[in-house]
Amino acid sequence: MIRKNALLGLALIALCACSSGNKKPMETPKDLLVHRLFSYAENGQIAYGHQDDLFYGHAWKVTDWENDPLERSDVRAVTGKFPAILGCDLGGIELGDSCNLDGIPFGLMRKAVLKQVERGGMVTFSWHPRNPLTGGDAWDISSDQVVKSILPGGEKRSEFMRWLKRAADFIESIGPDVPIIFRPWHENLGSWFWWGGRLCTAREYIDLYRETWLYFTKERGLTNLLWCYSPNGPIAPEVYMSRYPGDDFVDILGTDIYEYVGDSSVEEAGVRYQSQVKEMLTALVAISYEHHKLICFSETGMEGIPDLTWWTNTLYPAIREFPISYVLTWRNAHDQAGHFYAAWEGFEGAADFKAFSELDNIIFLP
Ligand code: BMA
Repeated sequence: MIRKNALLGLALIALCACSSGNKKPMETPKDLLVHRLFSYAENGQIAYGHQDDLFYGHAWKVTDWENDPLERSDVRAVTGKFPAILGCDLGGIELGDSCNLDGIPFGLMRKAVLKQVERGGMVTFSWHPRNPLTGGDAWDISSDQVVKSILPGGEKRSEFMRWLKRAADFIESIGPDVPIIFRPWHENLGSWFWWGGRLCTAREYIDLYRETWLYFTKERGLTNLLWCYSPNGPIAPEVYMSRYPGDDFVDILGTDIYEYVGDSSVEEAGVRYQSQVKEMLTALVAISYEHHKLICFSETGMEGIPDLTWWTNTLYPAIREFPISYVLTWRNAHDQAGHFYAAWEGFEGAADFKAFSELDNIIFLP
């Protein structure tokens, strides 16, 4: 039932994207990506994505990137297949850094994006920019004036426009034919980033998202971006929508939800996570029906995966009935032994990840 309702809404997206008068217009790279994501949802398939997959993994990283064939991947080492979606983060581009906040050269990022697309895969960009008012990082929440300071009339306005320019320049350098799922200003209903819930008003947040969209789309002509709104979950639907930038500015509705064990047992944490995910995805389906948008599970995972059957017993049962086009798990750090969200070769829970990759409706790259 959930799937059918959502698909009525999604069908409209496909119609909007395909038809204009009697003549069939040329499909843009963005249209093709929308249709691909739509067809996953329609067919009950879910593409799998992994953050930073081609850059490094558990205890390894690409060093000589210009000559590296980019064939290494923790996901591939365990499953034999690359993830369908490569997640990358732009944090650092705003100041013109040569590497992002996790030490990835932007040259490597561009090369990996092109390689991923050449292999038939998809790409998503998040962005953890520094704090433009304090000079701190994305997590610097010492001031609630930051968003205000970069909107028109604010003291950091021109500097922020330079930041947007640098990010747009990088995206432009990848090329107009590469569609990218872009999800700036994510997890905006928690208060851990300077654009978070208690750090700006709803009006300021919406203006920030729209200004970013307007600059990239109208001023820079970056029409290859598919815009994702991805608040942290679980949250009530009305809270989710309280900072929604608007249908004209968003193509895909996402949410970021992680499983935390904390003081509970792994079993209790799994049950809690499943109910949170189901509740949030149920809300997203209802919203997508009303707003005719695709939906995705933009970030998830369980740090260090202490639940050895997490993929098939916890994640999959939580998502399988929902028409999400993709699910992305976070990065496998090369320099922090316990900071990983996908299995790696030698990890004791690897067999379960392989079993997940072999499920009929979970999409990896062949
Ligand atoms: C966080 C952690 C950090 C990382 C950041 C941006 O969730 O993984 O170590 O710097 O994402 O990738």
